[in-house]
Amino acid sequence: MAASQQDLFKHVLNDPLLGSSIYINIALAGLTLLLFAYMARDLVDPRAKLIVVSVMGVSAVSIASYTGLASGLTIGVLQMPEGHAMYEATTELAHSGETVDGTVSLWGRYLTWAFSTPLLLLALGLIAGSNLTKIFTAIAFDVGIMITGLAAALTTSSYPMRWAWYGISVAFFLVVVYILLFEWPADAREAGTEEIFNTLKLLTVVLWFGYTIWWALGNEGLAIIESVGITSWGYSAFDIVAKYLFSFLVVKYVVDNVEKVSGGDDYGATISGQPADD
Ligand code: RET
Repeated sequence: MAASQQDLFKHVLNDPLLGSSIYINIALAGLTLLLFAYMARDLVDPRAKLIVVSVMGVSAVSIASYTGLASGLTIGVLQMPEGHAMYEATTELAHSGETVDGTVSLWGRYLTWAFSTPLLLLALGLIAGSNLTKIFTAIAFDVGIMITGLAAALTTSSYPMRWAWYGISVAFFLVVVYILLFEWPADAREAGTEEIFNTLKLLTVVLWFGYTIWWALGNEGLAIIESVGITSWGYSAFDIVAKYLFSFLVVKYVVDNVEKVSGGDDYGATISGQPADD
């Protein structure tokens, strides 16, 4: 038997571990969106606002991302190729007790990371005072990480091909890590934002490696962690720190240090906060 979208929706609803990993994040994304709007309510500087809008976008994408998972739209039960630890695995649907062939993939996560993570990098690059070339490079390779990660998750034809996609994704990831560790710190020093930048950089590098390793350990990789609920909770826990805590630190810094992130008159800032008309 194959699992329908309705089955997957009900499966999430009736599996407390898997369900909570999804619903809690929808709530947190909504709450942080409101919190950041409130914290930044008096901001007028356009460049400062761009940084805040950027991280608010992360929470907005997150609501959509987790709603996709909760609705069963962006979940699938995939039959893994021969050689995979989940080859011939079956999944018991939480609501009906029926068994379907394959293991559950929450592939919608990888798809929506292609939209949320560029916004995190945009905020970080702007705080570092970096230039368009480096910000574009980081974002372009970041989108590459997520789309090839999605390909790794969805490839069912061959076990080595899953890891080939994973390898391509990691190669793209190393480009982003290079920019984070060797390009932006110098820019941030020049911009006078190195303290907050270094905190955010550390959070980002450690957690992003965490996602990478978790995929390899989880039910879609080596399946050292076989449970779909625990695999999903791992990503959800990383998300709480990599998105919401990260974004909170960004908004707090921007609100308290507008002068450090302002682009000045050249960027359209005026004393009144209205765009200059000359
Ligand atoms: C995958 C698997 C393939 C190899 C690599 C990965 C890296 C994922 C990362 C995700 C970061 C996500 C964040 C989400 C917040 O919204 C796709 C797991 C390298 C780095 C920060």
